Amino acid sequence: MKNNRKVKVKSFPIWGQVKFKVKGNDVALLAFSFLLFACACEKKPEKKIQETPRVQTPAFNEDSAYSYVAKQVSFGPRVPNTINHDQCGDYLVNFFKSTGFNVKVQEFQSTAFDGNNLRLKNIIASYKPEASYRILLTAHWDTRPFADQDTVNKNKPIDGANDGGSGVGVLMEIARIIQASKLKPELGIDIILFDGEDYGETQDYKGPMKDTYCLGSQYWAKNKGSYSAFFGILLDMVGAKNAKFGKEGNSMQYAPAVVNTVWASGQNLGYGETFINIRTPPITDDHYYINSLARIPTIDIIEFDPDNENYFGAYWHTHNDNMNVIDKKTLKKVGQTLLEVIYNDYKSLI
Ligand code: AHN
Ligand code: ZN
Repeated sequence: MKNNRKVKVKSFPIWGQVKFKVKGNDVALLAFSFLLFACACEKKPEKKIQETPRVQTPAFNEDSAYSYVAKQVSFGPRVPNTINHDQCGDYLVNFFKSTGFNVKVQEFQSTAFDGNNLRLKNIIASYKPEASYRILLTAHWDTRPFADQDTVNKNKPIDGANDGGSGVGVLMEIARIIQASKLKPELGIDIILFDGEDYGETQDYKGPMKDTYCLGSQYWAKNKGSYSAFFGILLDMVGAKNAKFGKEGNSMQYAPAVVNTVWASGQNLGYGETFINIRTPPITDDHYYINSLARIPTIDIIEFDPDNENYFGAYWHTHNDNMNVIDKKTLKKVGQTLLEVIYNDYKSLI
């Protein structure tokens, strides 16, 4: 017992002097087991979630999603500073409250490219607000004040059934399913409906203002506090008949793994003709600001029309963007893919 040592613990007036003996071997063993414990503590949460078995994913109901798109359109164009916009905003807030999500409204004002002062609201609905593993799902709820791509009535607002309405309708249905199904996601989820996305400059604009689209996401990204999420998915024009979604340039630059995972999820569900393996040009949409300002890797699922030189469908920013362009089949493909990512396929991304 040559290596026996006596360790004298500092004496405290109340406890008196405590003496005990520790062998050198014991110290090593103690240190080793502490290290082992520390390592286990550090690694476990990460491994645990990835090793959990696949769970059943609930079915996305396209009839329900379609009715939510129609409901928004029934308010009329949701142009900022109009009564339609106010009323649809209130409806959306109440809808998400009714699903049990925690709802916060971020109100702010922003000057548009045409000098108008816009009263805007980002609507933020959270599932499991206390969870630290979170993802972000977003769309814009405002609609364009003009039909500048049309040949007639260019100064009149559009219905925005697809451009605005479709993404919000899919996210509403996702919230409803999470509440109604007994199958619950592990993740915390934040649904953000951005305002002021589509009040951007027309082609003839010559003024000095930059970044005229996406006013809501720009404001949110600059005022989000300490919020973060593993990744984000933006839905924009996700309801048109025969829509295709390309791997959009900004999404591929900032969040290629998220794009590839979501596209693989869609393709595994049999939607390979919709989620196509083509890299498409970058689009300045809300995800651009979430990536560049908030630094959350975020992708855009946005319709790409290979036959149209302006990237989008022919209805885009025209009066044809009404309920006639909406196809339940497209809503289903996007919604079911999103649910698969939320319930299962997110695991490779966290
Ligand atoms: C621009 O046209 C600059 N960005 C497309 C973003 C958008 C408008 N998405 C829907 N409407
Ligand atoms: Zn638009």
